Amino acid sequence: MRVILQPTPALTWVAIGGVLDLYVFLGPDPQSVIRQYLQVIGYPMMPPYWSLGFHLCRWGYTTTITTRHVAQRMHNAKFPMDVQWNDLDYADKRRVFTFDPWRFGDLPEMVEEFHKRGMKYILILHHPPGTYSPFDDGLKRDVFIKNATGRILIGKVWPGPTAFPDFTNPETRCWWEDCIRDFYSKVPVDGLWIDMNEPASFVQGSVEGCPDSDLENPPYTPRVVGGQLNSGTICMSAQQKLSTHYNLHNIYGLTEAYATHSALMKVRGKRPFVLSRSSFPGIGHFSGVWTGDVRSDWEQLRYSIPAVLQFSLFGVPLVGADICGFGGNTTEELCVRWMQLGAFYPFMRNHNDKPNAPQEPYVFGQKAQAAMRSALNLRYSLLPFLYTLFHHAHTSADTVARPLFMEFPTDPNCQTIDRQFLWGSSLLISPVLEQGACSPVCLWGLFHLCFGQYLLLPAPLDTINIHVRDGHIIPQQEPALTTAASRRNPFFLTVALSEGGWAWGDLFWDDGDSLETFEMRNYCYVIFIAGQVGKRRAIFALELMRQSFAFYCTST
Ligand code: MIG
Repeated sequence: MRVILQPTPALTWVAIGGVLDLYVFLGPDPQSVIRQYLQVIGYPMMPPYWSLGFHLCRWGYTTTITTRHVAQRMHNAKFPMDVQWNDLDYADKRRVFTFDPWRFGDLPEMVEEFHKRGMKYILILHHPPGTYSPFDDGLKRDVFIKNATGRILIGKVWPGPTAFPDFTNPETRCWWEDCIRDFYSKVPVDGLWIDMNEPASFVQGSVEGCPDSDLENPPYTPRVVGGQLNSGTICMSAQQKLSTHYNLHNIYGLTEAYATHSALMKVRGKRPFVLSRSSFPGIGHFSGVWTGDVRSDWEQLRYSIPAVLQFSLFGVPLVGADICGFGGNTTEELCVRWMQLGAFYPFMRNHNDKPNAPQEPYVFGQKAQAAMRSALNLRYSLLPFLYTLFHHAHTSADTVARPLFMEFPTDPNCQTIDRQFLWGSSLLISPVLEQGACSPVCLWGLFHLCFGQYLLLPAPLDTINIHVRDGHIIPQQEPALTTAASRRNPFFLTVALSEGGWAWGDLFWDDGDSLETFEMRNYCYVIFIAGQVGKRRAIFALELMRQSFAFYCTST
């Protein structure tokens, strides 16, 4: 569709046709609009605790030796990191659910080694090509999208000629689950990354083109890449179980995320982690999303903030951009600033395209490394707080990364701020988004704080400015090199008293990985209150656990 902004002010929506469901959410405030919206599309899933740690990926870790080496160098340089990833390098002839016998022959052993060290492992899935067992099985079970004449539609993706699973067909979801179960029995992955699921194809429509019909060329087509609805994807007249692809195109990624989430849940029996490129309202119930192939430049660093905040509003709190940029070579300064901002993306992954200069934290100079390490340690120390925010997103449709206008809807100064954002209602993040903001001649970064107040604060290369809102308590934990280790470290609280001398905060805590801990009451919820009692300053902790509660009081 095309959306036109008019000066009146008014919006004009022009759609190609198809299925339209219109809802109007009355709010009245932004937070209520989001709550009402998520009541329709579904609340976000609760992510596993480890998935809030640091993820490292690139296209071009071409062997298990390289992949192991990357994780080892991160460890040696003492960078906190939870998850090592592989892009399509691992697959045999780029075929999904296989691994290359030469370059990745000992992939199962590598994953076991990561697990022994408290780390996790994720790899990418694309679409299956012809003649190998997942395809042949899929053929028998009739799981692929057909063209207008009822034959299997063949497009072109990484392995060459490729078929597209029709995830609107229940049998396809069973087949997908079987493929995942079988692969998992060899390679015990902790999560799955689903890509090219717009669905993307390198040929227009199919290898045989598309029939000439109204579905391919409706009376109105908005300005789309390639000029036609079927450019870079499959034919609109293609047939899926539920309807024509014309009606289902925009939810392809959503249906794949749902199938992948359910399969992981059944196969692993733990909280699923899925990361999807394509998205649609409701996907946050099943999956996280990354913002696609961003370039390594300052403009894309800056625009990643509104991108992340938008997904918060769409009910996808687990979101982030490729840190240090995916396309093109990064620079040291850009990468440091991006790691600092990325430490406050709800989903934190550094990911790089194949031809580019490396951008793992350990490739940079000592000063840059120190800055990245401290950003990572800061994030890891804040994970109990971040996790608690995800709990509120999961149970009350709150936002995690939050635009200022949501927290202060009546402050006109906040309405346009998209260079800063909040975590929940109490942590303000003010990253440096411009080159040179830390050069020796100019030691000042530019920030504006809300409430009409503007301040200049120093932001040398090792600094990202974070403010705790008064009246709030942030639960933290000593950082470590993995969340498996940091979860065993002591907790501490950062308390910012209000003018009246009070503060409050909370903590949601469970084993971090089991299904439905909230729903089954397998968790602990603590409320902290700090204040003046008589002449004493004290912090109270009220713990609610399995329907009972305990009460603690500590003098400060
Ligand atoms: O055509 O799997 O956005 O993150 O590294 C590129 C290779 C296919 C696109 C994804 C990117 C990924 C890449 N994929």
